[in-house]
Amino acid sequence: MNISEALLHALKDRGVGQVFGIPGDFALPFFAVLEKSAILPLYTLSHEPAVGFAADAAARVNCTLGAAAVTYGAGAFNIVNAVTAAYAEKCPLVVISGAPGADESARGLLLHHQGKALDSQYKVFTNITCAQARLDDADTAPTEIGRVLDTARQHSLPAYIELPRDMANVSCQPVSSSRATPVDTDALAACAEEVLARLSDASSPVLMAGVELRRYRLEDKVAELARRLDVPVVTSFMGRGLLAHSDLPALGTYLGVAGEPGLTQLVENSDGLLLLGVIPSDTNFGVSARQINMGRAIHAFNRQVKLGYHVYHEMPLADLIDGMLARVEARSHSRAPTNGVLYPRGLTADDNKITPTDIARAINDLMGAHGLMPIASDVGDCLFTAMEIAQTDLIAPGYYAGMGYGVPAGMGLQIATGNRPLILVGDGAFQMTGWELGNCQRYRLDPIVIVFNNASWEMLRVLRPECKFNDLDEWHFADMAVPLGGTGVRVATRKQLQQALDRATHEGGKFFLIEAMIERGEISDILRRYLKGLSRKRPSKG
Ligand code: TPW
Ligand code: MG
Repeated sequence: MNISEALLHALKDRGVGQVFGIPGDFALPFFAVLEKSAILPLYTLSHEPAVGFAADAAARVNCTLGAAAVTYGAGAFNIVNAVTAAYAEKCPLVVISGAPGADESARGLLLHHQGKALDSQYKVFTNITCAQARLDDADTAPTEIGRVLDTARQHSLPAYIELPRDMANVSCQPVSSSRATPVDTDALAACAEEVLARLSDASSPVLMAGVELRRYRLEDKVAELARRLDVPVVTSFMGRGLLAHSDLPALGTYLGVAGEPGLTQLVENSDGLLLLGVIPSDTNFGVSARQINMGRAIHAFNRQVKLGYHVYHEMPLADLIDGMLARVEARSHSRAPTNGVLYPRGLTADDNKITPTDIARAINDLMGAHGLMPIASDVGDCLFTAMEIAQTDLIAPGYYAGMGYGVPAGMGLQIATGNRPLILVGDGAFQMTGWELGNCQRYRLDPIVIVFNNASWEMLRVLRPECKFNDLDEWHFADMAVPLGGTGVRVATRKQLQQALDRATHEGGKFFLIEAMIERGEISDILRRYLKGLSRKRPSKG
């Protein structure tokens, strides 16, 4: 076995189903082994940001590591933004980069793709990943690979592996299987009991589900825990879509001032708020009507459990939940049931212009008739519109909020699961990565893509209505679908929207792009309230 094969087997052992990538000469030896060995399939896209987003999406939907392979310099620096996003949103994306070999580095010539120094790239990735290795020694490579992959999995964070091109075919030992580090059982007992005591002392406990539950595949256990404890469950904004398939779905998503008032009060008035795997970000909490008292909340995140003013360290979420489940019997259900959020349904198919809520309504009707579809959403009003769509699997950059995620993430989702996704994307974001749809034909992907075309960076217009730079030209996105191997329809009325969605569900096999024309200034109510909520907390603009 050579180092490339050892790495690919180690990824596969840890649940990776495919590698996304774009080759380059420093990475060609690795890519050649990847193709020839067929240990994992390779999916190439057009631009490295999309490679990163697709691999990130695959990791999110399969609750495991994602793998992205790039070349040195030009390729690796192109993926930096996607890796940073993955770090922020706790996604264990593994980047494998080619690199110059030892001999050529020593020749003294500047090498193509080199930036400031040969190791500049390694240093950059050190800042945006939790573990790094340069595989320049065949004896240590297997343990280095194991260490890096297992650290990424344990912390649910990205990692970086640099494979010099003269090492890709060097023989080495296989990588050992991952070993779980045991948790301190006394600390776990104390922690689980303290959390349970807090919850039983509270008169209105609430459980908020955050993304780490998905990353560590804990949704079923948490549903069971909530049932036994008889506590209402909501998701964070980032955690939207969690528990969507559970027989105890979340009541809705906490959106502070932008959300359903009953649900907002439930969370903000709780005297026992249990935050499980919730990122404590401004997008999750900056929109609170009143400050959530974190001192009174219980927060399990990043392998720590904070209760008031003390912290249990090295307390993985999975162990905490197992520890709690082992200590609670099912309670008799005494609490009055709380109503969940209702989502708009029943689109009137008339000649009125389309609003974002009409799109949510049309999708709810569609899913009501044909079953839930997973959604990949970009940033922009489309993501706020997704909050009006009945709960279903959702992947979106709700915290890091980088544009361009939706299309490649939807493609990664379909590659990783085989399920046909719905992709929601604004025209601005579509301008960034929409071209990637041209790769659908090769892999027989058939996402339904809805472009919210308001010829505008509309979210920014809400913040700065006076600035003209937010006006975009009206590109004809539907017209580019056929040459890219898909179908495209431009819709301007509610009737046309409904007909196009209906057609899209019946015509599989290639991507179906619906370009929904929306007037400038026509935004969802949730977005309007959300941005107002966020800007109230900011220093006044200059
Ligand atoms: C990679 C900053 C946040 S929202 C936005 C920008 C430019 C406009 C989005 O326009 P779009 O959606 O997609 O047409 P909509 O509904 O607002 O009209 N660069 C990156 N990411 C972000 N978030 C920005 C800039 C931004
Ligand atoms: Mg727009």
